[in-house]
Amino acid sequence: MSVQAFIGIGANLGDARANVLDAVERLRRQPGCELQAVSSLYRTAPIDSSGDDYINAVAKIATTLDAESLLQALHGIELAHGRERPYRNAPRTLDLDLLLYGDEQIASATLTVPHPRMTQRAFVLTPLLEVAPEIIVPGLGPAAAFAADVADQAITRLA
Ligand code: A4P
Ligand code: MG
Repeated sequence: MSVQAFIGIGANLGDARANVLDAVERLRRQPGCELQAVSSLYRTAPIDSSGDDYINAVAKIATTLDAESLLQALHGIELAHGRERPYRNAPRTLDLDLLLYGDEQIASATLTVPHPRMTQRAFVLTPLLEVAPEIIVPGLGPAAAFAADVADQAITRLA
């Protein structure tokens, strides 16, 4: 039995575009995951963060991994990119967030799903709606209902 999950991808250090594209390739090769769709890449202004603009995207996968194992796999991909965590929301070579895991709501010491800030951020919501316009956020309802709330956040779809 596989579960549909959505991964938020972000980078704003080094060659951010290359880092995001490489993360997609690593997700494609990840055992236990089948990459089903990838959004366009978006250039986005930093929110609650510093440094250069980010490159963001969202991937849709089907996975046989449980949510914790999937998070570990995402951390493995971040580490392969030399991700360091000097402080919260520091600029990063690569950030992979588990946005949605099926219709589950998870609140453990290591994992909060749906990702708590996902509906407040255009850099998540816009690429998510591109690959899954009808998606429901468990506990909150249709993701599309939040689009108007983030309309003032700077985001540009890259060709
Ligand atoms: N964790 C808990 N739930 C999750 C989840 N659903 N997915 C834990 C991933 N991780 C989750 O994350 C810290 C810890 O959160 C992890 O060890 C994991 O156990 P982190 O990736 O080390 O730290 P972070 O990324 O600084 O924190 P967080 O909470 O992911 O930050 P946000 O809220 O995602 O913000 N602006 C633009 N334009 N684009 C961006 O991509 N990203 C951020 C990060 C801020 N501003 C941005 C962007
Ligand atoms: Mg993160």
